Amino acid sequence: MKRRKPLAVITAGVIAFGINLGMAEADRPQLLERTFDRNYIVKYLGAYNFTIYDAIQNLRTSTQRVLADSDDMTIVENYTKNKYAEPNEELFGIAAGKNIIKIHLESFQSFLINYELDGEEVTPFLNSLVNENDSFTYFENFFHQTEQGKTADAELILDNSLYGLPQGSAFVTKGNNTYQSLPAIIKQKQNYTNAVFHGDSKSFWNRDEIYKQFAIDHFFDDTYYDMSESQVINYGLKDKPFFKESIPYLKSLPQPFYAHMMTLTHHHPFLVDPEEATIDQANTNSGTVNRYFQTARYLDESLEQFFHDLKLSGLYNDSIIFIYGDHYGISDNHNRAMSDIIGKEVTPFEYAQLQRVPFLIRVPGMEGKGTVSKYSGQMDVMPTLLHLLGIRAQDYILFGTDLFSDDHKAFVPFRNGNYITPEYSKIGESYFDNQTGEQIEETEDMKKMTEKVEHELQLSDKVLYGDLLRFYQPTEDWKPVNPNDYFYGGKDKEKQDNETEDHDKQKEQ
Ligand code: GP9
Ligand code: MN
Repeated sequence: MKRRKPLAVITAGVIAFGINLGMAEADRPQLLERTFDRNYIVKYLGAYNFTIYDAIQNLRTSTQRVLADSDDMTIVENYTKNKYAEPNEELFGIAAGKNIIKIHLESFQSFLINYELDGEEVTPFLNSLVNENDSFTYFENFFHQTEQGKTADAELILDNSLYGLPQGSAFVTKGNNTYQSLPAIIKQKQNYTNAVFHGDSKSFWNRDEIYKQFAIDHFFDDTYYDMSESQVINYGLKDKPFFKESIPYLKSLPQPFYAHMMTLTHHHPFLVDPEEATIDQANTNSGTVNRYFQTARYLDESLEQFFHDLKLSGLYNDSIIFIYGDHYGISDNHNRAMSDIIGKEVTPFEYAQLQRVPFLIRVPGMEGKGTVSKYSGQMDVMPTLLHLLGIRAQDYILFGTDLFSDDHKAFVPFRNGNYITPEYSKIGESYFDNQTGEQIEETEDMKKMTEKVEHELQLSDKVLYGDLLRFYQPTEDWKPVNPNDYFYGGKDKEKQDNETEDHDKQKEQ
């Protein structure tokens, strides 16, 4: 009896689990195979079973690197080469060897552009770049594609045209992988110097490790800035002093440079000193949403000041300048408040539409195209830049396509398997017409597109889990990045090194 009872309980448990899993699989096929569907796994199987599933997955992914070989790489290579979009001939190489200034707008969503809060523009400067400027091109249907890695995912995507991981942050867990990043390529091909500017401690998101794999030459972290109390809020340095103090460092870089300016003030919980707030808060039931407008205004002002200083420094005219939003700032916990802001209910469909972030680019020698409606995402930035510099993107393993190409692929996968095309959005198991927001029936073409999106996500995961780029030689002259060539010792270390160098020179003399 004693032995039979537990056996019966276990058997009943296994049967119940099997039935549950069978029903879940019927409702959502390949539930367990689609590793990016975490929310659904928890929903159907419960948190406890998810934990077990997750442990097994972790084990599987850590063995993937050991088991991976160059055949896996070939499958990925065939896919990305096939997806490739030929460049627009007129623009190919138009900005070769120009400085690149990349401006990261923290937590900035596109609904802010041209939005008026109580009749007042929130971001007048950015609006002026979008509306009146004849040198910028603005992509109004551009989406972030990040997941839990947030800023780090955006950085990974923009510089590698790979997806972040379904869980956690590749910056942290795949910090020792081999990469063939945009900075590494342009350094080898066109002798760029790569730098990141960010008023936070260098180890956040494991940046001081993974940047070595990306061939970042200089990392201007918080030690390079005046971090006294009045200059700091929330996560780190305020954006205005950040941009101000960055100018001399920017000017000191050997040219051409690729400079990544990472703002920080417009970050949850969106804090600004009262005397620096130049617009009222919104008036919804969410403090987060209300404050969001004040930090957005602060960021906008800091940007205006930076543009002014860039022009004074002489760097403005001859540089590619691009501006992007990294990810949402307002999560779906605030849907009710956001309904007041956008004037309609934030359904799952509307929430997906809110994942637009701005992408603006100014290319010396190229007329701005005004507002462009192409559907696109962060994945597309790297191939676009490569082509502007005259480097063939097809040689590399990139999941995005050139934004200026006539052949640009206009579907935007999100990390959770949802995606948006110019006509419809797939959210969860449902499809919605973009025009009407109404749910629509799945067609054969939609089904194919869903499979394609899932395949693409899985291939990108293969690259990261299998560390597959170690098997890939993009061009004959490509030299794998050696992380030991890079070191970020902070300002004090740099000062010491310079002093020792001076001392050595004096001794020699
Ligand atoms: C931290 C900053 C914020 O350095 O980049 O990261 P996030 O929380 O947005 O991922
Ligand atoms: Mn961020």
